[in-house]
Amino acid sequence: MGFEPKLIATLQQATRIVIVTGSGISAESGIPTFRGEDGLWKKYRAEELATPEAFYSNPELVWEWYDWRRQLIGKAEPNPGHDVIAMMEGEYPEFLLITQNVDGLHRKAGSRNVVEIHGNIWRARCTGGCETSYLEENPITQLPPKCNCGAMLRPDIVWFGESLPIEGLLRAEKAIQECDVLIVIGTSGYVYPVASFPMIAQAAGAMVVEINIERTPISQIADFTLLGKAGDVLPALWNEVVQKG
Ligand code: BV8
Repeated sequence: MGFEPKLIATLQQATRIVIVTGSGISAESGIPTFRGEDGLWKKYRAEELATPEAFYSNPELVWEWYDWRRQLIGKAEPNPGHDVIAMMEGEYPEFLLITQNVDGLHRKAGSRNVVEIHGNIWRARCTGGCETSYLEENPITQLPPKCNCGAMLRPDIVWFGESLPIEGLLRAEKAIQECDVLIVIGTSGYVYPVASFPMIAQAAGAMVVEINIERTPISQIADFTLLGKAGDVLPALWNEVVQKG
């Protein structure tokens, strides 16, 4: 799999890298994507479940869906795509990974400079305002789970219509304004504001590289769109960057 010399040279000379991932990076770990063939949303529509309204009108159903995903994710391991991203982190003076995924697989693969911009499925938030904590129990015995204060717990995840965590958003926006290269991997470019990150980076002067099994709206503006599975493309790309380095 040969890559454009300009792409390789830029990745070798860059000092500031931002990577944005979506559910496609976890597909080869056996976790269904949201809008693909076996998409998570196929069985459940996003509007039915990933919204505060859905949660407060039917917490059991929403928690059943998250519990089902937690059980699936609990059996999943990082794949070579996650592994290469974790390796890249140590090779650049400035590196930030922004993930829309809530599965925690990037951290499991060793990534540390990570913004989980849509939250984390292993954390739960008390609806009564107590401290957010990890809810390790898998599967969850009592749905919906309760806080020690007696109030219902909710997944510590950003639902549609909810604001993204401001600290993570500010960290992400600063990095995308300053980076040399933004690599966007495994996202359909459908959900905002993350879908706008490649455009913002490019307007600020970065090279935008997309890795996906199919073209997306991001392909319109990407400098390079590498078609293929992340678990195949990332190792091949990184191999070439390091070899010629
Ligand atoms: C907000 C958490 C401010 C739940 C998720 C109209 C226009 C623009 C914006 C809006 C609008 N109307 C409403 C909005 C805002 C809304 C939005 O974007 N709506 C969409 C539907 C248009 N956004 C919000 O509400 C956000 N908040 O804007 O705050 C605000 C505040 C108050 C009031 C108003 C505004 C919050 C968005 C976060 C929602 N939460 N998830 C959960 O995970 O359970 S979104 C959900 O989608 C996941 O987080 C997921 O990560 C995200 C994006 O999906 P993808 O990751 O891209 O997954 P998808 O299946 O779509 O694509 C997978 C891709 O991988 C495909 O391209 C496929 O080809 C590729 N692939 C597959 N296999 C592989 C692969 N690639 C490589 N290798 C492979 N092997």
